[in-house]
Amino acid sequence: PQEERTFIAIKPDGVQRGLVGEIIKRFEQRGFKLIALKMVTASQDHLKVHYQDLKDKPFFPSLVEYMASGPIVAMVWQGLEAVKQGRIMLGATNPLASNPGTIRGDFSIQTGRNICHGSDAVDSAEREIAHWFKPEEVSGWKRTVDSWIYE
Ligand code: YYY
Ligand code: MG
Repeated sequence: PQEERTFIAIKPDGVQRGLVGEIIKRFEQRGFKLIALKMVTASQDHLKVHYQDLKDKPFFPSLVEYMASGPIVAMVWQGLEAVKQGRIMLGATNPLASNPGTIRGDFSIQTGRNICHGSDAVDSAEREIAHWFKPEEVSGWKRTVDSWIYE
């Protein structure tokens, strides 16, 4: 199948709250393939580039400060429609608008502490992957169960 890659990150609150395994588990169980993963405490400068589209928003300074406040688990997941499906699995930006069964809808309450990030489009996903990972940190490994996930 035509597979996409998406950048998924567990934010500092998700790490602090012990939700790393739970969030990874959901993407693994769905059938997406993990092709990159690292824990990193990002600098404010790095985060300002990551969130460049939001630089004029009133919440931008507090967003950058919160995202730099502790380690993040940064990941790349690959699969069919990985970008769109990743967003569906995360839920809405505001957790109060997120359905139960989504990551934000099950584990968070406020927009400013919504525990996870997911790319919103294929082009932003590629930009974010290149911003967080060196090419050699992304693994093109062959997964033997793929023929049981895709026809
Ligand atoms: O892609 P997503 O994370 O769902 O939302 P964005 O509109 O890209 O905003 C990024 C990030 O900013 C959001 O996850 C929380 C924070 N934020 C906020 O604190 N207050 C808002 N009104 C909107 C977004
Ligand atoms: Mg976004």
